[in-house]
Amino acid sequence: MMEMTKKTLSGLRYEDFRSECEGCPTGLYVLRNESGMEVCLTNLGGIVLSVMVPDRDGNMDNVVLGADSLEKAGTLARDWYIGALIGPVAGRILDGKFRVDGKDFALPLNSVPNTLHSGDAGLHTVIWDAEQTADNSVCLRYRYKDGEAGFPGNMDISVTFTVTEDNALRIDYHATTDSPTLFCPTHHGYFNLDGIKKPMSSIENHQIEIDSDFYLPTDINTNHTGEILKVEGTPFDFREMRTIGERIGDNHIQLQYGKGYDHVFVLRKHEPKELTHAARLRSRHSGRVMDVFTTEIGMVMYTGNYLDGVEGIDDAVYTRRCALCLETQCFPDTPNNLHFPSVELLPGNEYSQTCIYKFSTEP
Ligand code: G6D
Repeated sequence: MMEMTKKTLSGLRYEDFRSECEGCPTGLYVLRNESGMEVCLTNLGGIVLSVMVPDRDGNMDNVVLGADSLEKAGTLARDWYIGALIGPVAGRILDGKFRVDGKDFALPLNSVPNTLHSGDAGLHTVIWDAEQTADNSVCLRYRYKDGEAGFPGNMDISVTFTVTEDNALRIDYHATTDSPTLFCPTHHGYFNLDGIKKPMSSIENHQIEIDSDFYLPTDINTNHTGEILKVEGTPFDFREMRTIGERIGDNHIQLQYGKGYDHVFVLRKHEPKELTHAARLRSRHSGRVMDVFTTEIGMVMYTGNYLDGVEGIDDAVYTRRCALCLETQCFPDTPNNLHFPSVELLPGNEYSQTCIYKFSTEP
């Protein structure tokens, strides 16, 4: 069958992603392993469009909010960061201002009074050079020119997506710079282990365990206060498996500020950059389980509190809390919280992060 009309397991068509933006070609990249897991992504924004994994009965469903055309993928990434790579700096930067190497910078405020996810020229909007190196792996590369997104330094960035034989989506980030800058990327996938279909189930029925004893509270603008608080005795205590909806409506100021969970959890590490288990998410309905591992110190759990019924794929409508993000990253807004681990990237150093989303099932 000609590639033009061939569809992926998730129902996507190559021609719906083949285009050219500002002289840069775009396309659809399909990663598979021997047991049938399939991940589709486009080099626009590094957007993951679908992740097909089995439920307890072997039924394959897509478990991430995605898009079935380049235009829709771009719109959903611009408005909701759905499936996209985020950077150079994930999260909010207070007033968009930061200092690096003794110089002051001010980014456009795309989420007043802050800059969110590096603003409108962030990694979620760029066309990456893509090289599919194997049936199960693609490497995306991008060179940020000095000042292109308001950050200093010519940054060479690579992100490799790999589908492993043990049914995991592995993401490896690397970056270097020719002058001091900031770098703190993440992947902004929205997961629902019951599948993306009409009608969407709520992730409030999912259960999660997070390997964290502390979280980072915010103010009313979801700016970080700089505090590092214990989860013990709060609705943020997921040291044991808990249902997400059990306490999401509690009268807790942080849940009010975030309109649900939209917070960074501090992950347990014996040493920096140690690859450790961060969370286990599961649906008792589908029997799907997703374990998250990362070398990073932080993980945002965002329960899709702002989704407002945007049209998705397969007739699904992306409503509030129909999916959740588990964004592994550095601490946010570190230039304005100097006691947080720095996200400065200096010439001669290399940033690296490994993040693994491993899928399995249980009876
Ligand atoms: C909200 O605060 C959240 C962010 O964490 C999220 O990335 C965005 O919605 C989509 O601004």
